[in-house]
Amino acid sequence: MELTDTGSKNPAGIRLTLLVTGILCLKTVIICFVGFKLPVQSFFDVVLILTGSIGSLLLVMGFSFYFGEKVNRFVLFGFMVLGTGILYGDLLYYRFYNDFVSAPILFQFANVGGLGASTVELMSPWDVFLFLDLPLIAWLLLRTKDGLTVPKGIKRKYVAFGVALIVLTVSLGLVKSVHLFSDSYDREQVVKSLGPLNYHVYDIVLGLAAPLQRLTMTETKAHASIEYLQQEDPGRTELFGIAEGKNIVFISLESMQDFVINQQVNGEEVTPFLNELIKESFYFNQVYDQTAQGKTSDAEFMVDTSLYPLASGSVFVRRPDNTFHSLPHILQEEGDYYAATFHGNVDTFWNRDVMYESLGYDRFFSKDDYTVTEANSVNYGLKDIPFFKQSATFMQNLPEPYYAKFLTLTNHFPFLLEEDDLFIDPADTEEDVVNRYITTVRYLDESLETFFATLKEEGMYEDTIFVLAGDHYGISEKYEDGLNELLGTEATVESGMKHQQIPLIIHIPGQTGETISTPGGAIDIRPTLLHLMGINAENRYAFGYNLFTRDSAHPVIFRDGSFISDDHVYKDNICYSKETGAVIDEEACGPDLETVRKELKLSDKIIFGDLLRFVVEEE
Ligand code: GP9
Ligand code: MN
Repeated sequence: MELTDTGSKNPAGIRLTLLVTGILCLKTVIICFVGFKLPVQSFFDVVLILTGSIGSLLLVMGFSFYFGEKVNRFVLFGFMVLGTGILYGDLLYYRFYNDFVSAPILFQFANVGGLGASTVELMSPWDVFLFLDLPLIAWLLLRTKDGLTVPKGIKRKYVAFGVALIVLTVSLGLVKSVHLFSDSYDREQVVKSLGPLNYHVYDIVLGLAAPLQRLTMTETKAHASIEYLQQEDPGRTELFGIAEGKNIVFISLESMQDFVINQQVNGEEVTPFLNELIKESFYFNQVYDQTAQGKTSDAEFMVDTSLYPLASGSVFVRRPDNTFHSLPHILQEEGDYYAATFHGNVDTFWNRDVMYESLGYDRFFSKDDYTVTEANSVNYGLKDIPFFKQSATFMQNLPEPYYAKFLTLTNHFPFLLEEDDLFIDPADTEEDVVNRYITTVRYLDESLETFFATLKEEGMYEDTIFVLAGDHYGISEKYEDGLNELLGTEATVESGMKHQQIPLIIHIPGQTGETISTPGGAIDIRPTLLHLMGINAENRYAFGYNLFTRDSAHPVIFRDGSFISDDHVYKDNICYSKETGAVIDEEACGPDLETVRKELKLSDKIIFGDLLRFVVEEE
C-alpha cells in the first residue's frame, strides 16, 4: 500500500520514462529532418514526422517497468542506448546508400560484407551531438532513487496511451497515402509516415511473413497471376535473328554510368575504346539502372530473368532455390547453348555459387580458377586486365555455341588504383570519389580494349555477339555534387535521373553503328538480345521489352516505385512534368502509377511465391 502511494504521489519513475522517451523522440525527429532529409511536401508531412515515433517509443520504454513494480533504470538506459545506436546505424547506412536499412540486407552482409572500411568515412564530427545526452541521462537516472514505483493503474493508462498513439500514427499514415502498406517497397514513405522504429518493426514482420507466400501459392493462382506477362507479339524488325547461332559474350561493366561515354576530362576521353566501339554497335543511350539493394546481383538477375529485383535484399541471397526461366535456360532450349560465367571474386559473394545453379549456368569460373596475387588484384579482387587475359584462355575450351558472362570488378567503390594502372589523370572536382572514378572507368575501358584484341587474335571475335552493360551507378547520390561539378550540370530531379542511366552497347562484328534513344531499363536487355538471336521473347514470363520496338509510353519502373515515362517523372512521391521539370498534380502520374504497382507487386509475387515452379516445369 505504502509503495503504491509513494508511486502516485511522487511518480519520478514515470516522469523519467517520459523524459527519456521524449529525448529519443526528439533525436529521431532531428535525424528524420537533418539526416534523412525526408522530403516535406505539406504541413501534414511535418505532423507525420513529428508524431510518428512517439507511440512505439513509449511502449518500448515501458518495458523498463512492465514486469516489475518499479522502473528499472538500467533497462531504461539500455533502451535509450539501443535506440540511439539504431538511429545512428540507420544514419550511416542512409549516408552511403541513400536508403533505409532493411532486415534482409543485414543477413546479406554475411555474403557480401557491410559498409566495411568506408564506415569511418561516413562519420561526421557533428555525430557526437547524438550521444551527448547519454551521460546526462545516466547521471539523472543514478541520482533518482525514490518514486520509481509505477502503480498498476498508471501502467494500464500508459500502455493504452501508447497503443492509441500508434493507432493514430497508422491512421494518419493511411490518410496521407492509402497505398502505405501495399507500396511497402517505398521505404521513404513508410519511414516518413510511421517513423524509423515502426519502419523496422514493419520490415521485420514483412521479412518473417515472406515465406508464407510460397506455401500458399497454388498452380491455379500461379497461372492466373502470370497472365499479365503473356505479352502480345510486338512484331519483328528486320534485325530479328541477325545474330542467330552466334556465341554471346555479355560483359557487366561494374559501376559504369552512361555519362562517361564520349566524356572528356582534362581534354582526354574517359572511354576511348567504347567511344570507338559504339560507332560500330547498337548504342542504347537511355537505359536506366533499375537495381535495388542487391547491386550487381540485381543487375545480373534482371539480365538473366527480365524480372524486377526485390525491394529489399538480393534475390540471389533471399530466393536462390527458386525455379527460374532464365537466359541460360532459354538459350539451352533453343540453341543448345553452353552457359559460363566469369568473375575474379570469391564464388560465395552474392551467393553466386548457389544462385548460378538455379539460373542454369554450366560453369562458374571464380577466384579459385584464376591466378590471383597481391600484385594483380585491387579492392574486391582480380584487376580487370589480368581478369580478361586469363578468362580468354578458359574460353578456348568452352563448348560452342556459348553464352559467356563476364563480371568486371576494378571500377568499384571506392575506386582504388595503383599508379601503374593510371591511364588518365584523376579529375579535379571537390569530390575525391568522383576524381578517382574517372581513373577506374578509364582502366575498365583499357581492359575491354585488351580483351577485344585478344579475342580477335585468338579467332573468338568474328562469330560472337557482344553485349556490354553498366550494372548500376558508381557515383551515389551522396557524391552527386562532385558529379554535377564535373559535368557542369545543375542538381535537379532531371539531372539526377539522367545520372541513373547506364550504357548498353550491343556489338555484332561487321555492323554499322546506330544510336537508339528509346527509354528502357536493365530488364529490357534480355528481350532485346533474344530478338537479335532470332528467339521469340514473348511468353517468357518477363517484364522487359525488346528495345528496338519498346513503346516509350510504357513507364521505366524503379524498385522504389518511382518511374519515368514519356511525359512524366515520378520520384519521392512527387509527380513532375518531364518536359519542364515542374511539379504537377499527382493525378497526372496516376495511370502510370497503376502500372508501376501492378508490375512490382506481380514480380514480387513471382519471386516470393516461387511461382514459376508451376509454370515452367510443366513444359
Ligand atoms: C563483387 C561485385 C561487386 O563480386 O559483384 O558487387 P557490388 O557491390 O557492385 O554489388
Ligand atoms: Mn556492381
